[in-house]
Amino acid sequence: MRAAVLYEAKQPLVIEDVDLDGPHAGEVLVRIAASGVCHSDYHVIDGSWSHVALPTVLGHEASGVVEAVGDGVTLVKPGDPIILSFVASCGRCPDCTVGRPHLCTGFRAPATMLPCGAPHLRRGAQPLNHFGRTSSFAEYAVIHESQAVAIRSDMPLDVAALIGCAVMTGVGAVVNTAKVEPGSTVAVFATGGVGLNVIHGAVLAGASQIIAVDLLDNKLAYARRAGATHTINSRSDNPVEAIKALTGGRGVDYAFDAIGTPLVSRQCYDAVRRGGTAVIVGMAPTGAEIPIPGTIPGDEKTVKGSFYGSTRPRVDFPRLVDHFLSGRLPLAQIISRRYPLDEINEAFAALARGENARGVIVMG
Ligand code: CXF
Ligand code: ZN
Repeated sequence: MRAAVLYEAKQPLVIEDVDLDGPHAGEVLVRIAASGVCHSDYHVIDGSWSHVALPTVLGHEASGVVEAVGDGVTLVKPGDPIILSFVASCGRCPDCTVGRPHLCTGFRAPATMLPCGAPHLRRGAQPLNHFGRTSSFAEYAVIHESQAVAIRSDMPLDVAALIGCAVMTGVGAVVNTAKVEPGSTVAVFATGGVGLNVIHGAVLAGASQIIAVDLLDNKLAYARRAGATHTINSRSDNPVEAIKALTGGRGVDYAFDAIGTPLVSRQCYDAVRRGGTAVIVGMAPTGAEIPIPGTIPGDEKTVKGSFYGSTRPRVDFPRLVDHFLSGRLPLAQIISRRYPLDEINEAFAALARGENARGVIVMG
């Protein structure tokens, strides 16, 4: 099958034929329909996530149709449309048991392999790593059964793909992790795919003010379309002062860092009111640290990480699909451009230029 392989950071992806093994017991073979172009893939390409093992097949925000299932698989069957989850969960560890499957600790294999630990992707004799246990910039993927979430057959698969990362991460950070209450004031820093979905989540949660911050005016225009009530260009204005001015000097109840740079994480901390919560959603470069002031006890602020929108995939993915199909989640408008797999390098160049709300690779 054809796949996009990254051999070295800062080099183009190579579209070529690779071998894919499986499905083994407990695994699912999926024909990929669509795969979103996410900043996390780009962080590996540009070298800022230097800890990720190469060579690898990137892509982790995907939808598809089940082609075949391994022994013992009961959750999905051939022909089912699915959204892929980039976390696998064992269903038995303490975290799965208490309802935090996104923090599953039940598998020993590194996250660049399927849980069974055997290499499934190869180019000739060379094993290839699975990014996010998904590797969806390819015609097919083999995933663990827990990563295959069946969805309604009337859901368009290009929009469905986005639920697998940006939508779940952004909406879930608001609704699941922070549990934003109706009437709250919210700020979101960086309005790419995740940030736009923080805005969607804040609208769903009934926030009274949704203040979007970005460096680029085209992204702030996307933010307004997604439901932001105010926008701040942080190239021309100090975002912390501007947020304070918009909230009567107090600061917001919740601020979300959707990019993950230490400076922005700190700005989120400074932008929340005393007793407020800064939620760090974006993932920082390898080795980065976030500076938190020693005044935190007196200000009683909370700094909270949010991974994958604290998702319970089999609960949340179908729920987000329902929200989209009943008009409560305007996801179609965030797909700015569709690309064939052959144009994936152009799709990442557009992401680096900040052009698209979301680009999506659509398989032929
Ligand atoms: C990433 C985290 C690392 C694995 C792939 C997905 N999260 C969001 O983009
Ligand atoms: Zn992603």
